[in-house]
Amino acid sequence: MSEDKINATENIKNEKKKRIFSGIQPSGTLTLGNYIGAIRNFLLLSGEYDCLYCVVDEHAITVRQVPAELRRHTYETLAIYIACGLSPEENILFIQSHVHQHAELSWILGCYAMFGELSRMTQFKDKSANNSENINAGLFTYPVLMAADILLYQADLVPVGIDQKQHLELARTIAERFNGIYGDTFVVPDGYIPEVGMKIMSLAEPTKKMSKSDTNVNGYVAILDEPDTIIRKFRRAVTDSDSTVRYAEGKDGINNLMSIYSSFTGKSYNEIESEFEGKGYGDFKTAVGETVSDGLKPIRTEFNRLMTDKSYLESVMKQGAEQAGRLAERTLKKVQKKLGFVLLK
Ligand code: ATP
Ligand code: LTN
Repeated sequence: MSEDKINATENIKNEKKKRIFSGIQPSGTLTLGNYIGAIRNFLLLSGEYDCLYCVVDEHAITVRQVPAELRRHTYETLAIYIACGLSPEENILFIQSHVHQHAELSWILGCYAMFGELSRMTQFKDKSANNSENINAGLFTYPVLMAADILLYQADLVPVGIDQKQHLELARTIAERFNGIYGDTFVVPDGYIPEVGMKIMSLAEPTKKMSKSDTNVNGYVAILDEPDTIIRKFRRAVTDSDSTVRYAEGKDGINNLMSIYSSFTGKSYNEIESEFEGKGYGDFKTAVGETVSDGLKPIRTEFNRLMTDKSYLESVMKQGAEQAGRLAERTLKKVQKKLGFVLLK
């Protein structure tokens, strides 16, 4: 074999797959926004990268949760990951609180995040405006825990919706700051935020993000909603007084429905406009509702099956916690050593 060929083979052998980390809070029933903005991209990246997908229960308690519901939503979120096609054989699926290193690294990184930086986070400002009776310190330091999640695994890429961009930038800042002081310690992560679907809007108030903790159930479509409910919610979706299906500034409701339809069918906005030329909003809304309902059906069926097998879900949690814990411990030890903590053998 020529020298070049040997080198090329060596390179392939040594080439480490890039690593992905992302998470979803078990703060409610997952929505179409979580599916399009996050889970579908998790799936897309799953074959090509080493992926860790986490159920971030520690983040969820920044807003008051009913314990029994938090527990149920934690099982449900994991079951949804699997039902959507993220297999535990090919991905590390785990629960954040099962890996104690997240909270430990979060404390450390909190000493490298500035008060001013955290004060500028728009999610903190929004959530504290909506929760004026419970503006707790966890809500404020939420992005530090998120940075710990990502940096603990030396993730290269983080698939999220656009609402998380600012948090991701802070994670990069913290990583760069730490690396600047102590030498190369963390991989500085990039976001993966594709244009279509990066922000699915509420069906009831299309200028607001669709969110699982919305008190108006007509605003969101849950991945687990029944077909009739899904179709009814789309039929009721708020649009505008125009009647042509086209993507344009100011047509927030229609733009939102078009991006949902495009995500499910792969059709471009031009193709959708041609498809519905001469037809009214009613036909379009029904078509979007039926397409989404059909697309989510197999997920709901598989989800229902998985939820009857708690012991299987717990075995996935256990395996995921062990795999993630091993990787997390490696980074945490490295960080502690750099900081000057005394490590006992
Ligand atoms: P909550 O309402 O409890 O704050 P959420 O519904 O906003 O939660 P998260 O758990 O905070 O959901 O988000 C999980 C992932 O889903 C993140 O990557 C987030 O960017 C993405 N995501 C959430 N809502 C949307 C949306 N409407 N459009 C696109 N992506 C979304
Ligand atoms: N803050 C995220 C959830 C989250 C996350 C993460 C996403 C917590 N840790 C790490 C990506 C990477 C949200 O969507 N609210």
